[in-house]
Amino acid sequence: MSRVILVSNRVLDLRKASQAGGVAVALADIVRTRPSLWFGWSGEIKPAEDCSTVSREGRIATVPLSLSEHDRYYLGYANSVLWPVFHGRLDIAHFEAGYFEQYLGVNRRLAALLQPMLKPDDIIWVHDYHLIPMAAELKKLGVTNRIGFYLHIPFPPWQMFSAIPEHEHLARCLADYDLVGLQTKADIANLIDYVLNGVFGNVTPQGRVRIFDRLLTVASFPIGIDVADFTKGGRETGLAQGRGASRIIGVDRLDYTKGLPQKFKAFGQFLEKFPQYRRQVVLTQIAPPTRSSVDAYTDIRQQLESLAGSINGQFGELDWVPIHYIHRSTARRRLAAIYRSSRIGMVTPLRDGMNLVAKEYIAAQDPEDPGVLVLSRFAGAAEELHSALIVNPYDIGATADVIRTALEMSLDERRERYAALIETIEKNDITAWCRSFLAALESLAERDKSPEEIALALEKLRGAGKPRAKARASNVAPGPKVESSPRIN
Ligand code: ADQ
Repeated sequence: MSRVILVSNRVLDLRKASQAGGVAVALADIVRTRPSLWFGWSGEIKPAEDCSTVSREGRIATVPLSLSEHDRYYLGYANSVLWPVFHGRLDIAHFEAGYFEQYLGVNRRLAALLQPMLKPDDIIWVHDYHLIPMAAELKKLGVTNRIGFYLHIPFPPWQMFSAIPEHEHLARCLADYDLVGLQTKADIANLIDYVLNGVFGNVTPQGRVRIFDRLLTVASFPIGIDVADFTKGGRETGLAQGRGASRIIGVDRLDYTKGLPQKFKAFGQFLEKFPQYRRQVVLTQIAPPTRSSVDAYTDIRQQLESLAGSINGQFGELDWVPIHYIHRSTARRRLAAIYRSSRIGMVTPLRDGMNLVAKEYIAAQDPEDPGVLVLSRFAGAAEELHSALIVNPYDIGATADVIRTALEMSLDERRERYAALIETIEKNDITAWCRSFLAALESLAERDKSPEEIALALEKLRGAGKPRAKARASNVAPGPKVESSPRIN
């Protein structure tokens, strides 16, 4: 079994794995169960001169970032350009001079620190938008290992992606991977659209993508959760509100992509339209802060606080506060019980790669008396979870009506929907996700050669007196076969 090298922006302290979210736990699991190395940023910011040493502890290798790297690579290009644009928020993207150079610079520096730790038969799995140029930088250093990339966030429509001034450079970087995994079929369709219309590449009859004289495999691998983590445990009884009232639960990082103002407004409108439900329902929203030094995140916090205040002021009573808004992190072990004791799970992002909370909410339900998942059609999870109540979060009035539908749903219908949802969630769990991506990457045949490599190889063959059929530069060697045949669209 070859060693897996995981490369991600943040690397989890394995001792804290049980407190972390789904992906970190899945990667930590790979590190525990097979030969591997997990490499990335330690989370520390240090003076530039102290940033060139790798701290190695068993299978974990981390490096700090300098202040300027943190500002321009992490907060800048990754989170003020790629994150908003990939989520359809071109209007708040900051295309600032110097961000992209620093983004490339950090990828180059990390690649140079990783390269000496690599062995010839390692396979490399790079994660997320922070590290798109990683394969290109590793290849510049002579690394020939197989390299896969997984994007956890959506791939935007092609015109939106083309609005990034460096889009072509990014696309060239993607083409340096052997396998590019996205969350959904819709994301794959967006990527293919970009290939066809943005950079005039094409798709081979075998369903592989040809751009910049490179062939790569792209496929969707919808991420899942560790179901068992959420099935145990009872109901949460320690919440201040909700005794006697039905609870709607929301658990989202405080991010403008998560549709929190729309969710609060829909709940306000529900109370307005259906006064019989006042005092009967509470919305508990847990929204721990992230990236708080980026302006857009300060804005969303202020907007939410003011909305919660005005809805609570308008409808609240001395003994009933409609919105219970917690701007802090909650111990992860309590989440399952909170989900289980909530009649509705409200997951209404404006755009989301997948959204693990939707799956966690279902996994935590009591099969005998399950709650109802209200899910945005713009979450990747909606592609799989058809039996949820699917809503358009921009349509505040319709979402308010769906809250009522969920509250009034019969036990039979709730059980029926739950059974369909849990079946899908169990089938496509986190282990299946890891296995299918790694199996696809491992089963790729020797990587396709560049036109120069082909010319060189032909030269050698001719020199050895063994003429072969002529190869045109663009007609590269037959592509790798993916036995597990992930879908292309
Ligand atoms: P996120 O945008 O972070 O992930 P999500 O998929 O919902 O979104 O994952 C969040 C995780 O953090 C969940 O496991 C959740 O339980 C946990 N979490 C959230 N709030 C918490 C709290 N207060 N306390 C404890 N835990 C909390 C990105 C993409 C998603 C994609 C994932 C995985 O944006 O679309 O689903 O990666 O690929």
